[in-house]
Amino acid sequence: IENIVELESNIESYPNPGIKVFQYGTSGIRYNSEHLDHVLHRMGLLVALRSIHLKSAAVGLMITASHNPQDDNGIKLIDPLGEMLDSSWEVYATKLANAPNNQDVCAMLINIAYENNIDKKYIPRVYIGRDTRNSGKRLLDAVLCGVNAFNSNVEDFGIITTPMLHFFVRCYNTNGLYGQPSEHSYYTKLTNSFKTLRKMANLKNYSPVIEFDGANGVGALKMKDAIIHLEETLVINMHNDDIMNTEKLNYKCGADFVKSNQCPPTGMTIKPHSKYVSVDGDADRIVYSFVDENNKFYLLDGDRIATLVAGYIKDLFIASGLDVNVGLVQTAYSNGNSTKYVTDKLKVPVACVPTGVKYLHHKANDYDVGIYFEANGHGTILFKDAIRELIRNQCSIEVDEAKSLALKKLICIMDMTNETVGDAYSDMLIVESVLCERGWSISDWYKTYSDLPNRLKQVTVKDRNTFETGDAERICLKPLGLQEKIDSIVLKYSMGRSFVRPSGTEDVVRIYAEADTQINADKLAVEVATAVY
Ligand code: NG1
Ligand code: ZN
Repeated sequence: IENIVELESNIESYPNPGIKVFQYGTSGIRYNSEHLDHVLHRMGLLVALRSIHLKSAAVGLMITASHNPQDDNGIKLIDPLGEMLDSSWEVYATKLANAPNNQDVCAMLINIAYENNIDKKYIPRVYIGRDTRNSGKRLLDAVLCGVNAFNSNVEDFGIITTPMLHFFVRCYNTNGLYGQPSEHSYYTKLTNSFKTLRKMANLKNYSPVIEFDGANGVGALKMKDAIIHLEETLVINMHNDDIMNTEKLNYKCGADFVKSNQCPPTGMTIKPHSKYVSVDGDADRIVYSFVDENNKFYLLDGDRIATLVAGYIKDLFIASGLDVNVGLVQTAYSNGNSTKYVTDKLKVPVACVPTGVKYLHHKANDYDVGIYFEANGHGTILFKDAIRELIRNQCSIEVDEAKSLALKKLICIMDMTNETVGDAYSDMLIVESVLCERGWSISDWYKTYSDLPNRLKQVTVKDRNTFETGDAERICLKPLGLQEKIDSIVLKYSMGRSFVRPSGTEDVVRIYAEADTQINADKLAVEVATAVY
């Protein structure tokens, strides 16, 4: 840092009004956009420093509040391989966001530089994107002010999805091996492999028609661009694509609404047995749904996608003759029957980790091929570098026709996957590929196993920090005695399971319950909620 006076004056442009204490949580910082200017400015400063620390590697800053209402906004920071910000720097982010005055911000930045032995000779490189929210442009200016305090190389990609930005960051830092940091390269890479695989696929009951619920956000905007690339493979009917009226963003539509309310999105006519795809406000989550002839609603969430993908990949490896360790990572929110199906039927090992994509992502790295999905539809597939190479090498020399075909299909799946983070577009291409390969309609997919009826509730408590959990959030360690109460309640229910945990993103404690019938799942959730109060 050359010039402290200049830095101080830069910091003065965005003072902390001291209205709220922020926390860099499981998915960055989110809050009402009115109070975020100084936070975004400081994150601009931090991300530039992070890039200097990483010797000019590109790092990413996404301005989004995902599935939250239009009035909120927030930030997600991205590390060089497209992964989420390292947790030691999350601590800096929280401290910086809350520093009361400008001198503190300056002192903290200098401290971070010292603690990390940062060599100031490196010029930072920062990649920025934002979703469709009205406040995005104003907050971008705050970010730019911070980033430019360090004379950074800045690339502003404008309005893009979160997973696109993750992809671009990785592309830059891997010298084009993963693709180029451009929308064109992103669409081409993912879509070309999709089209190649489609040429090898089976159709039977499969239908290429998708009713797309864009949550009135960036997912809709980008799907319109993608449609051109998808011609002759998918028929995408656009709905909830009104990005001009931003108050409609995520409102009664999109992946979070459909998953949380277990009902179809509004804003579109729902026809029996049509295939509905809903994404969230920054297009990193996806869920499928349909209704039958009696208008009964069926949800195919992250658990379903994970089981579909795990079964398919496992079969491809068996067909390829390669002995590869494929595993699935879930959280306690995954439906008990999905875990059972994967373990007993698919014979794929399942690990359970705490809520938060970074935990899933990390655990997935333990397998040669690790598939991870949160029940809410956020997930992807990770292939170890060595496995990627093994597949490609084997494919180039394989003489057996069936094995060679399986290897080619695996390569298509690898290239269609955005491994950096959950990506609704990439996940949709993967799901459509597997359904087409299997020759399945959406109801065929649903028939693979049946979900245990479940209920998610939340209660507001005085202090959610008094709640502590263990065993990947499946047991409650504090307040003392609560777990015993939960155990005795659960015992009364056939196939009962329930757990409580403090939310990482909201001031609430969440309660999850599942049981043999919906009435029982609801009752169990209420009983446990009463024990929590
Ligand atoms: P919290 O608020 O910690 O439950 C929610 C979701 C997570 C994750 C984060 C980040 C549930 C039950 N929880 O976390 O899965 O997606 O938001 O968006 O869906
Ligand atoms: Zn999201």
